[in-house]
Formats: sequence, structure tokens, C-alpha cells
Amino acid sequence: MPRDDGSIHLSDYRAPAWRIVHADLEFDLDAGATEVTAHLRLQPDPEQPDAPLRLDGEDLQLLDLRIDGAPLPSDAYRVDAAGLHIEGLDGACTLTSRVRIRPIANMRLEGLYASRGALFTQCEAEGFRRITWFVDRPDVMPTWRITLRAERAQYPVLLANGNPVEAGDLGDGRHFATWHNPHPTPAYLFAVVAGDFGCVESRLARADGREVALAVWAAHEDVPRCRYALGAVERALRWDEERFGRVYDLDVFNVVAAQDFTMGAMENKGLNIFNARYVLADEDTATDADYMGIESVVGHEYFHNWSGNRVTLRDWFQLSLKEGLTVFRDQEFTSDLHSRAVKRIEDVRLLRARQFAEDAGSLAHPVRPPSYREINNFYTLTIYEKGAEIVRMLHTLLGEARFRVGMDLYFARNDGRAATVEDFLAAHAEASGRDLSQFARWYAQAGTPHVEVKDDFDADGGTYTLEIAQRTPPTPGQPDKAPLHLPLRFALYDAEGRRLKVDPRADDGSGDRIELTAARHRLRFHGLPSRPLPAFNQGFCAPVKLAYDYTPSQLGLLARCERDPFNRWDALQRLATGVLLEHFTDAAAAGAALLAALGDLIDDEGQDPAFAAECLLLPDFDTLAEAVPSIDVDALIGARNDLLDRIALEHVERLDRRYHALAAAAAGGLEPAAMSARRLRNVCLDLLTRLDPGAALAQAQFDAARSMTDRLGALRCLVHHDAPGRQAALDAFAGRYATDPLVTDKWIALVASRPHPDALLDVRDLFATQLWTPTNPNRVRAVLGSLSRMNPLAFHAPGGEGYALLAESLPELDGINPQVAARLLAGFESWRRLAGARRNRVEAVLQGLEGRLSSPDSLEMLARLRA
Ligand code: 0A1
Ligand code: ZN
Repeated sequence: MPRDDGSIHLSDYRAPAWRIVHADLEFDLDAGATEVTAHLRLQPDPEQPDAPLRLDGEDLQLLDLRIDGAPLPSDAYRVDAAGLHIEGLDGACTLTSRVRIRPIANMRLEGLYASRGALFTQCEAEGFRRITWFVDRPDVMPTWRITLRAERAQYPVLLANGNPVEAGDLGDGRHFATWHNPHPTPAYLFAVVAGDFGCVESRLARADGREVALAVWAAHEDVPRCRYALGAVERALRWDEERFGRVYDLDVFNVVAAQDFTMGAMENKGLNIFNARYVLADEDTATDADYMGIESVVGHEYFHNWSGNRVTLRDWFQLSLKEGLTVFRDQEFTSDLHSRAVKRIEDVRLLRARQFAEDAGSLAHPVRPPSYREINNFYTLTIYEKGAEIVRMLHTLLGEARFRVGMDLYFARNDGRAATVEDFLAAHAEASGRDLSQFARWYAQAGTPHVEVKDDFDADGGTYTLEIAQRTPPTPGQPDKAPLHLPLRFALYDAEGRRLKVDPRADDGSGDRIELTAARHRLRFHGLPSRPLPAFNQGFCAPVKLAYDYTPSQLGLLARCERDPFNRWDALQRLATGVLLEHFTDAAAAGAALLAALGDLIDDEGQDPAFAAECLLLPDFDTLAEAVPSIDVDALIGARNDLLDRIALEHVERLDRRYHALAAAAAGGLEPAAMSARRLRNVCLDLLTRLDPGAALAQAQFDAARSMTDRLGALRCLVHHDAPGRQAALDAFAGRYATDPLVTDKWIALVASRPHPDALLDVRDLFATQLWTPTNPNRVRAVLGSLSRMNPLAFHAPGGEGYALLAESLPELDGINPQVAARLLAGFESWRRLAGARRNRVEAVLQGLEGRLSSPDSLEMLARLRA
């Protein structure tokens, strides 16, 4: 229950006074007015015998209310803003309610809503209460029977959770379908879909010998683009059986693509609903990155069937219990199927650019927040990505075999239950015999830990000492932090880059890894012939900022000799960051070391081209902004551009040679070698276009492109480097894909992220066209998300025009879809560290929003930003 100020606290948790053991729902579907009849079998908690029944409901028109079939007189219940209250019930009973809802008027895309002539639901986190009266919390888990009735012509396909039971004709052009979900499932996983869809389908034998029918549904014209997603479901199902021993538990698994969807996708039991951008793909419309994204999101939602659905959450404070764990599982899925090194680099890039910024800004919160006002605001990078890093650390601490035993125990013990972070840690502690009580602090403490390493070498005795200190900075509401339990891998190299065998007598080193638990640790190694070169945090096994005073030449050596590919990449990122932020005393030597290392990589045909591409990409603006105490926008953007120009100038011939040499490999299809080649080729093209005002190469690639990766890569170069052919290419692209909203989003995102002050004018122009559809979250993100997150130059325009542009649109968007508006507001999360007048300008803009936003989502965000 919320406190008087509207906040909800973990420490206030109480078990539900009434449980719903079975829900039997009937829907008479119609976009204008849908009637929902709910028969709920209710059971009181014996420990709270006199508690009244309270049901959640929002925007419901109540038509009828009965207990055990008898109408409830109007003085026997009360409806207020908090819900429907019924007092005086003396025990288990069946409550039947009938309500009317209006899907067509539902712009928030929560509950039952209409999209392109079809009907969809979205119930996580608290959308089910917009469908019918219910105890809408994750620890209430009935089994379900769902009957859908609708006009056959408009809604020939009727899908719901669970297995299909019965379907038939009702006369008068109407038909019905009944579904049964035998697994105890909370309301946030409820789903129905009705519409005119086609599908691709296949059947797979499950590991337990039973068969499952898989289907991916979409609007008829999009069905040919569903094949790849179906293959991804098949791969995910097999992988979860093999790697985690998790077997699917229904006869069917359905995925449906929706063009209007707020988030990426939703793991409803047996009926996943996806944002169309994570389903639809073919060579003409999807980039390689889109394909990878689809496979990963399909995996993520599928894996939730165990981590989230079979074992669900006791309350929303435990959100990372399902999300962090499931991100870890989807990361492992991608790593097992593709390049582990490249996947790790991509994930750490995201973590550093976005999660570290979140953890250092006004919106910082622990992976398990102690309180919230609007849970929708906590679907964050901290809950998802940092949550996954915590699970990854556990995996590192325990090792794959013991981790798997712990996971098996967790699933076995909590199957059909609503679990907590404590249940998760208890299973791992018991299976491994490890004490995880200090490790649990990771869930409670916000902020990115800083680990600082200093060393000393005593040449006489050959003794090398590492002093390791950890510290977590203050975050809102948490001024003081305690030391965390974290694994830190390390290695020592000699001056030629040979790995040194670590002295087995090292004081508390276990060879190549230590576990930090205290604020300070000292490690000592004996018998070393000369001062070694240390390397730390291989594979980024702990999500920390690690400081060690490397020289440029040491980083150059590490970039060549480190055994761990992630750390080779990281050495170059450190070198580049040091050059960009002028950290090195010998700036010339640092620049030269970086250029030499990158030159070698461009030429190195033995290396995975995708890895080389990752090394050539400098740390992005957000990552750099996170590495400095005060954000001087112009200086960061300027330094990045200068260095990119230098790299291009220095290596123009190499880049050109490699670009052409990769052409044959890049002409392939979706095989890894072809994807890798296209990745490096497009990075080369971007650097080369910096030096070529005519952008002939980019123009040629655009004209000849056979894949979306190459077409969009070339268009990006033309647009972002202001090539003469820019407008013609944009028009050609727009014309070719005018009827495809997902591809249209891509070119809009390019326009809105063009690093030029005029991007603001272009966005304003877009607002005035039919392309601006504020009810479609993908389109809003393509325009305003790209501007605020992908275009620091225009967003941080010195006069504050970018801030104003975003802020101006928020009141209208907030009235349509509060979640979308609140997420856009988070684009201001680092405002307090902006240097110069920019900080004041954001402050003024935020102040100007006071009184103009109305949703709890946006109000909570604004309050936290301004606190
Ligand atoms: N559980 C989903 C994320 C999600 C959350 C809220 C949504 O609606 C507002 C939709 C999806 C996932 O992790 O994929
Ligand atoms: Zn998820």
C-alpha cells in the first residue's frame, strides 16, 4: 500500500490478504467497447482473517458485481481512487464482475489497446487493472481460463495465454476461442491478441519428448519477414535446454508483432508480444545489428519463461531478480552462438555509456530500490544491465559448474512461487557453500565502485606489490557506502608481453583472481626478475571503474599481448580516452602509440574484423562525459572529432585498402564472416568519408548496396558528413521505404542524430509533417530519443534550443503515453555535471516543466531530476 505521500516501500511489504486461485475470464471484444466478465475464485489469507477485499481497477465502467452468483447490493461495496473495497466476506468465494473498457481510447498502450485494426494487451507492470478488477500484484498467481469472443471478419485470430482448448462459431459473424493456462501466473503476464494476422510456424520436439508448436504472427504483408524470428525462437528453446536444463512447459509458444508498443517486447506466458522492430527482418529492410537485436530479444523473452514466469517476483522491488538474471541469460545465449569477445565489448560499451551515467546522475538507484512512486520508472539500465553484471560476478565467483547447480536449486525450490533476491542468493549460497551476505550489498548500494590500483617493485628482492583500494561514491540518499564483495581477475606480463606465472606464494592471490571484500587489499608477488606489467579485470568481470596509472606504451603493449580479447580492446579504449582527455604527460607519445596500434589492427587480416571495428570506434560522448567531473560539451565533441580526423588522415591508405579488400566477404549473407566484414567496412567508410568532401565512396556504396547494413551505413556517412548527395540520398531512401514504418524510423533517426546544429530545425520540420505520430512510441523515440541520446552536438546547443525542443513536446506526450514521456525526461539525467551556462539552461527548462506534466511517471522523474 502506498504511504500518504504516494510512495511505496519495500519495508512495508505484506502478503496479500486475499489470493485469487483461479481466474475465468470472458471477453466480448470490440475496439470501441469491450466487455470483460471475470469469475475470480478468492481465498482469504488465514493470517489476516478480517481484512477487507480490495481490488485494483482503473478506467473501468462497472456493469455488474456478484458474489457466488448473487448480485452485490450497492451498499456492500465501495469504489474509490484506491480500488474496489468489499467488506464482510466470510471466506472463500467467487467474485464475478462485468466491466466495459474502451480500447480505442487507450493511448497509453497499457491494458487492452487498439493498434492498426487489431487488439493487444500490455499488462506489466500494472496494466491488468485497466482490464478488470483484480488483485494486481505479482505474488497473486491464479491459473487461468480465457474465452475470447469477437467478429470473425475483423478478428479472425484470437490468441491468449496457455494452450488452446476450444474454438468455434457463434453465428452472426462472430466466433470464439478458449485458452487455458495451467501454470500459476500473475496478472502482469496476462495477454490477449485479436486481429487479422498471418504466421510462420514450426514444430519442435522438447527435451522431455513432447512437441511444441511455435508460431510468429504479424500483419499479412509482414509475414515473410517473420522467418528469422522463428529461427531465433527455435535456437533459444534448444539453448535453454542445453545450457540451463530448462524445458518449455506448454504445447504452443506464440509471438506476435505489434507496431505500437512502448518497450521492446513482453514475456506474457505462452504469448509473447513484441515491438515489431524486434520481429520483422529481411535483407532489404534490416541491418545486421537488427538481426542480432531480434535474436537477443527473442532469447530474452523466451528465457523469461523460467526466470520470471515459472519463478516470478514477490513484489516489484525484486524486478532485477527476473530482469538482471534474464539479461545475463540472453547475453550468454548470444555469446555462445556468436563472438563472445565482441558481445562482451558491446555490452560493456552500453554499460559504461549509459548505466554508469545513470549510476552517477540524479536518477541513480540501487538494483533493488528501497522505494518508488511509479514502478514503470524503474525499467532502467541499472535494473537490467547492472543486475546482469551482478549475476555475471556470481558466475565468476562460483564457476560455471557450481553456478549451474545453484541455478537448478533456485528453479526447483521456487517453481510456481513468487521469489525474492534473498531466495536467489540463498540457493547459490547453499549449492556452493559460499557466504554471499556481503555480496548481497550489490543489490542495496547504488553507484559505480571505483577500484584504484597502485603498485611498487622492489628490485633487490624481486618483490612486486599491488595495493588495491575500492570506494563507491555517494548517490542520492546514500552518502556512505560499505565495501563490496567482487571478483577481480588479473595477469602479469613481462616487458616482451609474455605472461608471467604468478608466484604461488603470493600473499592472498589465488593465481589469477582475487576476491575483494575489504576497502583495501595488498597483494605481494616474489621472485620477479623485473617490474611486471599488470592487467586487470579481464572480461570486465566486475562492473567497476578501474584506475591504474598506465603509460601509453604499456597500453600499446597490452593491446597486443593481453590474452583476454576484451582487455586488448579496453587497453585501446583507455589509450584513446587518455589522449582525448589529455591525461598523459607525453601527449605526442600517447597519440603515436594509439595510431600505431590502430594501424596494425586495420591491416591485421588474422583478426576478427568485427573486433577490429570495435577497436577503431572511439569511446562515445556519453562514456567520455562519464569520465570527467564536469562536462564541457564542446571540448569533448571537438577532441573526438579531431582524433577521428587524425586517425583517418594517418591511415587513409590502409583504410582504403582494407575497405576494398573486404568487399567480397561483405557481399555474403547473414553468416558471421560476412556480418563482421560489413561491420569493419562501414567503420572504414566512416573514417574515409571524413577526408572526402565529395563522399564518392559512400555515394557509390549507397548506390550499389544490396543489404540494409550497407545502404544505411553509406547513408549515415552521407548525412553525418554533410556530403553533397545527402538530400538526394535521403529522399531516395525515404521514397523507397515510405510504406514501412520501421525503416522510416531509421532515416528519421539519422536526420535527428546528424551532428549539426541544423538537426534541430530538421526535427522541427518533421513535427510539421505527417511523419510525426506522437501516439507511436517507435516514432517518438526515432525523433526525440535520437536527438537527446544520439546527438550531443544539437541537443546541447549552447543557447539551450535542444533542451527547449525536447521539453516543449513533453506535456503533449505525457498526456498520450506517460512512460514514453518519462523516459525522454531521463535524457536530462546528467544535467548537474554540465559545465558553463548549459547547466543553468537545463535547470530553467526543468523548472518550466513544473505544473505542465501530469502523469505520476513524469512527475516522479521531474522531482528526482530536480531534487
Ligand atoms: N518485461 C519486459 C519489459 C517490459 C516492461 C514493461 C512493458 O510495458 C510497459 C513492456 C515490457 C522485458 O524485460 O522484456
Ligand atoms: Zn526482461
